[in-house]
Amino acid sequence: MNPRTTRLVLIISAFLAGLVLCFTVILLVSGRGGMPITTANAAIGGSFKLNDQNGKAITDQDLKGKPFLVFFGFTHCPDVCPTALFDMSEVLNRLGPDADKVNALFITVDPERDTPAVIKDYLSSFDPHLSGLTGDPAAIAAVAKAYRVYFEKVPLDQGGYTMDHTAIVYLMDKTGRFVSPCSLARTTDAAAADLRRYF
Ligand SMILES: [Cu+2]
Repeated sequence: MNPRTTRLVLIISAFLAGLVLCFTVILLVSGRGGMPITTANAAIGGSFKLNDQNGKAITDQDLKGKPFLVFFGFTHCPDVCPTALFDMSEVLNRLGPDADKVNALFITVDPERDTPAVIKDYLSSFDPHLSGLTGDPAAIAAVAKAYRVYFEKVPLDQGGYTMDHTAIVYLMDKTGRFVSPCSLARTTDAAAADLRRYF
């Protein structure tokens, strides 16, 4: 290549690189904005009828008017679930009195062992704003499907079983529509501030 061609190639490369950068930024910006609401968001969430840790019936209708965090797991989970519930508790705690303006749900994927009484006992270690929901296996399968949560019973060598499950905390708005996964890897302040935007 002669020097002139080389310079031209460099200029074009720089231009293309700039273009790619621009598009990336645009994608990121629109991805944070309205785009997911119209597409993927509509597919996560839906109606359900379960019981809370006090045996009281709870449906999706009872959640209307407040944004909510929802996490699927099981009380025998060795680490992932306790960590997620601890992080959710931190966020609720950080909201102070405003924690009453949100709902926070733990839905079991192990209804066989997680009765309301078991869940109530388990939740006593976490923020009191957390509700723990269970139901018959069909109702749990239905709500997990609505939230696109995968779960499966895995037998253990020493007997008994554990559960494989999706471990995402979903942020849903006050109409019950999916907003985004709620990253608890951020600071508690950032997660709490994010939640406040949906009061
Ligand atoms: Cu778990």
